[in-house]
Amino acid sequence: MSLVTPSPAVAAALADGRPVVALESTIITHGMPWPQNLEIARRIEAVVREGGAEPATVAVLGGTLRAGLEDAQIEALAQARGVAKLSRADLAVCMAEGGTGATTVAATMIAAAMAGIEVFATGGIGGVHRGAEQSFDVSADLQELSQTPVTVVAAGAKAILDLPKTLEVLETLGVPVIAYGQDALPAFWSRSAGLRAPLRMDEPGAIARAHRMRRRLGLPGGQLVTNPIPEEAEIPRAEMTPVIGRAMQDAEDHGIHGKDLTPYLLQRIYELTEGRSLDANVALVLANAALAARIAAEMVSLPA
Ligand code: PSU
Ligand code: MN
Repeated sequence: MSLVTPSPAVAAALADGRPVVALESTIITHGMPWPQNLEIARRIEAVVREGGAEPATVAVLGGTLRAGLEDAQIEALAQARGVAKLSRADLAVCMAEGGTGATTVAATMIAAAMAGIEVFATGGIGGVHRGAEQSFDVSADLQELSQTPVTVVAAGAKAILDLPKTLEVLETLGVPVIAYGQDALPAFWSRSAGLRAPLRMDEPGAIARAHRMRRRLGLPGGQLVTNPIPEEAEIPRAEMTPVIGRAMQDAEDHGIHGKDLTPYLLQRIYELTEGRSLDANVALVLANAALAARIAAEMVSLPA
């Protein structure tokens, strides 16, 4: 028996060969504040449905790894405090203990691949943190992209990370980093990181074909598709730079590190921008959900 339990709607979509888009839950529990997180989680699902795909939000609830949550389950997660943040390292322990936890990009990819879901939308992925040469803080998301066959649509990596180092590690790991519709690597709140993306693709169908070609070649791992934030929602890089600097200093002063660091920085940046960072985050994640639905639709129209 499969260890990932699809919701009835997700199971039906998979059985019919209809498009499905996986969604993570750490963005709900650790990435955005209550009560906006609940409203946004619902809007992301709605955008996936409008794109003709079935949303499959992934989480561990009472020891069961689920792909596709009922609205009440999403609401409970969004309100809960102290929910575990599960990456590859934590998933089995949480399930074996009958625990509840939100899945990061890495853990969501694992669940998606097990369920037969090839496309996943999120906001930003984890990466190489600034100062990683001292702290060794490199997100497990990068390694996961190199071994689990899921195409992840994100708005790039946040400028809280070291973007050049993140690109270097992805290259070493053999992960295709594709900018959608432009040459520059997007940088989450901003459309450009000031770096050229290694690859550029302009058509969802081409992205789907590349995903399947990788599989046919017997190469493990997925693809990272970086989708620039919609222009009207962009926060210029120059505006974010001092905010990020301040948030990172605060993290250091408070001795925040390890898996607590990313959630801390997101919350601090939200406070320092008086909510503007969240508005941008919402706009980009909805755009990513829409693009992922298009890629998923192309994927299911390809020969198996
Ligand atoms: N980046 C964001 N928002 C998020 C995250 C990253 O812009 O919510 C979450 C994702 O779940 C990602 C995780 O997988 O943080 C990475 O955490 P870490 O850096 O501890 O690997
Ligand atoms: Mn980390």
